[in-house]
Amino acid sequence: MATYAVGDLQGCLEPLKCLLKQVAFDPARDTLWLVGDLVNRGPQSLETLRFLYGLRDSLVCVLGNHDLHLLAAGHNIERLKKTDTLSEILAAPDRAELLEWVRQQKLMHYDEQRNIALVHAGIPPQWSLRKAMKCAAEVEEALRDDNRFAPYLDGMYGNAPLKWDSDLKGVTRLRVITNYFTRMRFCTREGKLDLKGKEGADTAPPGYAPWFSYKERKTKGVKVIFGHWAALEGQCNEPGIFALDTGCVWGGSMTLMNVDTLERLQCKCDEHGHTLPPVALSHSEQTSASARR
Ligand SMILES: [Mn+2]
Repeated sequence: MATYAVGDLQGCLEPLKCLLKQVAFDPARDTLWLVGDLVNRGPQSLETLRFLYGLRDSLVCVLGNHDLHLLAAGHNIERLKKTDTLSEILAAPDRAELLEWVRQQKLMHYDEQRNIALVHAGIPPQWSLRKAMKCAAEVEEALRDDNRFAPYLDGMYGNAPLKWDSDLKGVTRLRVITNYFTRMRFCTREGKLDLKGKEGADTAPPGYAPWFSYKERKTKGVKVIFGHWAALEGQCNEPGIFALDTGCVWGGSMTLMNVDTLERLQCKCDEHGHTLPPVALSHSEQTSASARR
């Protein structure tokens, strides 16, 4: 009856299988939480999606920017970019079933018993838990609504407006919500986004900081598991905030964390794309790694 969370997969299926094998993951008993960015950039997007679809009754999944991009490309709303590795999904005979499953996933999951939220990028500092859940639900409803689905995907691209305002309406409103949950790294105390910076936590432009670092953050008492930010290397130095993207697709590792014991395991690919034996991170290694940052 264990619950695990895993960082961004981005089509890296072998390291995921390696981690699940290491913890003897049993879909009949155990649950796997996914921080999103299931596909794209990596070598096996289609196989990864099929594997997850097979496990779907044992998963809790939130959507990342790459997953939303897949939905937009799959519905001919956005063209694939040169660096995208999604065409095998779009050409697959089971694409409709797979895309429909992706479409049903959430932007935010909140486990009340554990008081843990699961999101792809983060929760902006000015939002309470209640506000964040309400905003996530607005996008989730649009995604599931046959009439609003395409206009939402068409309107979700873009950086503006950079800051939430409760008077925002329509797809503009949904775009800001989507950018917070799936693209945010740095923002101001008031939640104005910087959507350019991708490097480490100490590289914020003046006036900006990592979303999780603000003392006044309104979800301070809630634990948050997130991905999206490979440059953090799985460390964020903030109690109760768990960064799980360790950049597997960029030559780093994939990280799996037991949600209750907080123990972490990492699996890495060698230069031939073969998985190397998994490594357990002790608490002291995690502490020293965070102290170095
Ligand atoms: Mn991402």
